[in-house]
Amino acid sequence: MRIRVVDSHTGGEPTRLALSGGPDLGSGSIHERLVRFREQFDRLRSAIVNEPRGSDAVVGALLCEPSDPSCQAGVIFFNNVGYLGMCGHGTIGLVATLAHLNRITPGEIRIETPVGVVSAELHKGGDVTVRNVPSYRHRKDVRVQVDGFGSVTGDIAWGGNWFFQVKDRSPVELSLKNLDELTGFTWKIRLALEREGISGEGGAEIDHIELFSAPRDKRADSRNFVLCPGRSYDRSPCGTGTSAKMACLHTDGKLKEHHPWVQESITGSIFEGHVELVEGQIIPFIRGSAFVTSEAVLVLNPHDPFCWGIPAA
Ligand code: PYC
Repeated sequence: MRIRVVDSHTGGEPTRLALSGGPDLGSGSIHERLVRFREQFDRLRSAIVNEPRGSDAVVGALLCEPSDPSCQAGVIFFNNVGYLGMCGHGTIGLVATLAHLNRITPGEIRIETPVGVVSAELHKGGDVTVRNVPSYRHRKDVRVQVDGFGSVTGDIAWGGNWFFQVKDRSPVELSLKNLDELTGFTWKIRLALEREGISGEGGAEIDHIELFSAPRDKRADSRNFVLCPGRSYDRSPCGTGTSAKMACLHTDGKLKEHHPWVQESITGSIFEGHVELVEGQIIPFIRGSAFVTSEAVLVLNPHDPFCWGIPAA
């Protein structure tokens, strides 16, 4: 099997767009095709993003024909352990890659994702603004008992994925030199949520944990550390996490409609966001940029003992 991919990074976070040679997922909505991907072709997910071809940080994006006639593209995002609902940095990477391939010119495209339609505007200078799915806070000030750290309080919010957004001051400084400690702390929060049966709406697993601190960059309002589902951290400011954060801030009266919110990541990269209210829903907008890093063909040889990737622990 040969899968044509283009790699990019958005604020340091990699996206691997699979353009052709991927699984035949048939027809139906992108959500239905995600279910088929998971049930019948999951080893291809691992082959594309896991070592030895990828790494724990890579987010895969399978380009699909949309089922929604108003959309120009469909996409299924996935990572080292499973599938994402939406992905902000990945959508910026997708759009920058389509521009790199001369498949789109500046302007707006609509993209079908498993959790709804998003749109993205490619600006003339190459920046991309994503209009995300409606975002909201599910529960406020939820307390959880974390091994070795005691009680930790946070909000549970949706921004296209489920987040636990910690409100307490982080016991560990949000610095790249503390990655092991930050990962350890946030992983323990994730385990504590599971142990205490704390979930998103309808029992959904909360698989992203986010810490905040004061920013280092004068342009930013906040700095974050985001633990992704497979224990890697987001090198970008996390589009869906920033969406969830802005929804909480707006609900608390701390972020007005159209007012900018600038989120800095642990690597120092920046997303600019704002929210708009449409029919009573909070719609987040995220602006950032992505750069193509390679064009390649992945070769999957079934005689290779690691053909399907090394599964993340
Ligand atoms: O940008 O939404 C995002 C994202 C989710 C996981 C990694 N990046």
